[in-house]
Amino acid sequence: MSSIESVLTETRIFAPHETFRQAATVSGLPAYQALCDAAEQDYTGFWAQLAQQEITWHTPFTETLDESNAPFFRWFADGKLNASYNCIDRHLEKRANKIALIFEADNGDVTNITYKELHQRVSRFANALKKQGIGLGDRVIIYLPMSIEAIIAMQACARIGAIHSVVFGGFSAKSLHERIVDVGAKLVITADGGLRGGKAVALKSAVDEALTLGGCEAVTHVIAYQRTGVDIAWNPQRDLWWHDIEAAESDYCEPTWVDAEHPLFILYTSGSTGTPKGVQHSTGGYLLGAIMSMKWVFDHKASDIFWCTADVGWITGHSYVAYGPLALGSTQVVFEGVPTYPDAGRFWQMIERHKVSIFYTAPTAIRSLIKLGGDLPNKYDLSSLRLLGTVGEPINPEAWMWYHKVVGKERCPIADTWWQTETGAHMIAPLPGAIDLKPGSCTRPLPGIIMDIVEEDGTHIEGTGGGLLVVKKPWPSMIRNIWGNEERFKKSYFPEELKGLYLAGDSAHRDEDGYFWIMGRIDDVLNVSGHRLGTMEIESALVANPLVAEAAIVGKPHEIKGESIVAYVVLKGERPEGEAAKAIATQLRDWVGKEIGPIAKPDEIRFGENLPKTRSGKIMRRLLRSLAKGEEITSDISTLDNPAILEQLKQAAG
Ligand code: 6R9
Repeated sequence: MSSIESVLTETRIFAPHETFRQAATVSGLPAYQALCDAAEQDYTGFWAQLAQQEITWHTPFTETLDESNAPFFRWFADGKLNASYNCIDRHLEKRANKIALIFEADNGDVTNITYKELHQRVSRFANALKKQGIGLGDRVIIYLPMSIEAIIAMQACARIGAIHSVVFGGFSAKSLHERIVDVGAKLVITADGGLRGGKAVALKSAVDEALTLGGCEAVTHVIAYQRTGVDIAWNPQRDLWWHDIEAAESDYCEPTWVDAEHPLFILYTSGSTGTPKGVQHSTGGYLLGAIMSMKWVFDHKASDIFWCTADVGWITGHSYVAYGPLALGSTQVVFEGVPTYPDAGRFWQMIERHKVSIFYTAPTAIRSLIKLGGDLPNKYDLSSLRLLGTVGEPINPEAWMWYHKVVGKERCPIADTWWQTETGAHMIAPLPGAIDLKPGSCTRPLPGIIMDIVEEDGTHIEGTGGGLLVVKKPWPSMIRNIWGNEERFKKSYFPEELKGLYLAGDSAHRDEDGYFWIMGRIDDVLNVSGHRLGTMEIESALVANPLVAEAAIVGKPHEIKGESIVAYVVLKGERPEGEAAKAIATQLRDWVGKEIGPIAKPDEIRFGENLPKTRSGKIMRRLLRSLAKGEEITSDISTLDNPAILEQLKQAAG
């Protein structure tokens, strides 16, 4: 294949701030290099030592990595541990009264909970689960709003060796049903309802509906946490109130010691085709990934106030809300609401209020907050911040610069973290006290993570050419299987052509300094007059224009060029129409021509008030591609955050 061309050059570079570098756990480039060298010299020894140091084992492991049944790798397999013990119990001796969770509700009410209280509540709930017949290896669906209870439910499952599968509270009864059936759940934990942006969300009724759809006979009980007090239907044979069953239980539950390879959870991720995949994670390796990335990438210290804004329905809310911060004994903020309620200053107000020092969010949130109030952060005291992070999509360099200047006051490093549900933890991200930053690049792989860029046949690409992003060696927090579907696991992530390399599904290139630049999903690559182009760079060129808030690029079949370029654009101001739209479109085409070159000039520009996004904030280019071609959208769009936008964008085609 011809490799994927990189067309946008970013030359700005930001060294770690001196005060940050001096205090960092990994300080200076040589320290990072030394860790990478150690991993290269003795790969399994490197990970074994960290696993011994960072995890409290009930039974130590003797074998680090078992590759005998590749790609079904096993890490620390004869060791025994408990994830909940590692997240809670081990802090009790020294930090029992430290605040574990600062929960801020949608309406601004705050509830704090210490490690000691968390231990008691997790224990009580775990005992209650046991009483309902839940034990080692049973699957439990968690369908809850962001809450202290969501974290308790996950930790309680981990405590007794039950395997949780969290389903995002915004998903429909149909999506929920699909997951209950696939995972073979025995129990569903939900709430009467949730509150987001001042609006009530129904949850229990979606569970009731899902359970009528058939195939859910294994579900014996539904536990409901009372959040809003709305009237709900009640099935006395099946339904239990959380507060009723918790109240009667003892404050202590002995952790169930499980094998390191015991599945900690299954989390569904919707690929672009087919049914959602149940990504199965281990206990030991997963926990190690969460811990090491908290230390290396977030440079986490005991004094930090950590805030990851992701919902526990996503992998980011697993690794950097439910497990990573607790494993380190952190104090973290947990937020029920949305960034735009009561106004677009909510995040900044909460950072001021809780003195957040590490803040981790998504580029899509950043771009929408720029659109809604680019000056709003200046109204708040953000001096507690020392580190910023992003995840989920490539961050366009101009959005990065805004985050850096307006939120981080040019003082806080930005960790642009590339990883996936399947990788369990960060894979490519700066160690912020060691690595100079370049806006738009996730920089370099973590120590012990061996990444490469290859052709479609797995051949390494020399130099700076773009291609497929792959992982060359198994790593502890990697996906273990797609639940119940080994064939699909092998085909999706270890296709034969790649001869044992892990296929991430993204395209990327590496620059002269060894920095990685994600160019987009492989499925979205365009072929324009024989040039293969990723979506990211043209989008970033558009976002660099002062008028533009967000952009998505897709290809549309073209008789001569193969594909033509269609840009969907959201402006910072009103959506333009008629002549105004034409004038701005011409201006933007010329702009891209100048920023990148004539090859990347969009053939068509369509304006919308927003773009179709998944509930986790990713732009769904697949749907835009169908729209651009004038196709009817027949696929399931129930997981879309804003389905109405499709209609507007369809009309934008004119
Ligand atoms: C953690 C998470 C994974 C996909 C991934 C890539 C995109 C995530 C990114 C990024 C560029 C980053 N992605 N982080 N692209 N820069 N920093 O988001 O997991 O929901 O499974 O999505 O998201 O395309 O392959 P998941």
